[in-house]
Formats: sequence, structure tokens, C-alpha cells
Amino acid sequence: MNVVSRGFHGRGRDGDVKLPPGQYLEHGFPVLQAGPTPPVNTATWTFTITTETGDSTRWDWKQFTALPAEDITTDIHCVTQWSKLGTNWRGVSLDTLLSDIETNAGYVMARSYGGYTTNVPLPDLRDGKAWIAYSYDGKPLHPEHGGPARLLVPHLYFWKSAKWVTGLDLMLRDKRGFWEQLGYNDYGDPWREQRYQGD
Ligand SMILES: Nc1nc2c(c(=O)[nH]1)N[C@H]1C(S)=C(S)[C@@H](COP(=O)(O)O)O[C@H]1N2
Ligand SMILES: [Mo]
Repeated sequence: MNVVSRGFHGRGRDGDVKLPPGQYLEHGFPVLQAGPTPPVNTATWTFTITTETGDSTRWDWKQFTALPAEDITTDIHCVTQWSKLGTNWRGVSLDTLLSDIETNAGYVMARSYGGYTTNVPLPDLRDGKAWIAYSYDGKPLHPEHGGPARLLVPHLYFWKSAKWVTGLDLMLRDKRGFWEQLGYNDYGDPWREQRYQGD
């Protein structure tokens, strides 16, 4: 399945680029992260979804990469004001990963190798809006960009797309992740310019 959002929200009628407010067009692929790139080995990698009742579902690399995957072409928007259009990814839809999981949770804390966390409402991970991506431009996702696998939630500012993701904790009540505790927005919609708490 191909999910194509470039040209849908990203461009104006006459073909000019329409970016979210306050963003500029970036043609490179900047690396942004709060600390060093953690060593993550696919031999020991696991991805775990834990519900609010403590039930957990875990995949190792072999199981994870055997799941149905999708190609995604999408624009991405970093809160430091760069946007990159038409990026190409391959990954497993959160719809696939969540399909057999029973939950009443409304929120998710994504957890990464290295300790990074970020909070996202659960509905924002459903209905074809989010993936665990493991490939970029047809190649395995580079460690600097979150490889072996990262969360990809392109309709929110890119800090929500946790690199080196290892788990999602489903929560009944919202909690703040790493950047959110430091003043960044709990939701982070680039089109509404929700950069900081209170925006
Ligand atoms: N684990 C982890 N994920 C992270 C970050 C981080 O510091 N650690 N930074 C976030 C921020 S602020 C951005 S803009 C993107 C940058 O992704 P990139 O380095 O692939 O461009 O990753 C997000 N995911
Ligand atoms: Mo960012």
C-alpha cells in the first residue's frame, strides 16, 4: 500500500510549496537529537506495546520485519523550523501493531533506547497516520536517523517521531515526555504552530 500525502497538504494550487507557518524548506536531512546515538543491535532489539492493565505484546526483529509493511511518502516538519517534503519510508503501520490489543487508553508514551520519551494521543497513531519505520529511501534506516526503527508520526512535529523506539506504553491519562516536560507542546500540530505549551 502506498500512502501519499505530498501534494495533498504540502502544495498550493499553482504548484508553489505551501509549508506550515514559520517553517522553511530543507533539502538535506538534518540530524537532531538530545544525546548520542545509542548502540542498538537487531539481534537483541525488541518492540513492546504495554497496555494500561500491564499486558504486553512484544516483537523481536525477525517477527517485526515479517509483519506486512507499507511504503510511505510524506512531508516532515521539525519544530526548529525546517520542513522536508516527499520523504520516503517503509515500515509497519501502527494499525497492524495495535489490531489485536485491547485497550481503553487515550494516550501513548513512546520510549526509545537511550531513554528518550514523547507523548502522543492514541488516536493520532491509528487510521493510517503512524508507522514504525525501518527503511528510508530504500535502505535500512541509518542509526543517526533512528535505525534500526523509529516511530513516524508525520502529521505532528518531528520530535514526536521517536528514534530508536523500543516501546509504546498505553496510558489512560496523558503524561509528558522528554521535550514536553521542557516546555514543548503536548500535541504539536505544525499547521496550528503548536510549538510550546500554551500555543
Ligand atoms: N530517541 C530520540 N528520538 C528523537 C529525538 C531524540 O533526541 N531522541 N529528537 C527528535 C527531534 S527534536 C527531531 S526533529 C527528530 C529528528 O530526526 P532526524 O534526526 O532523523 O532528522 O527526531 C526526534 N526523535
Ligand atoms: Mo526537532
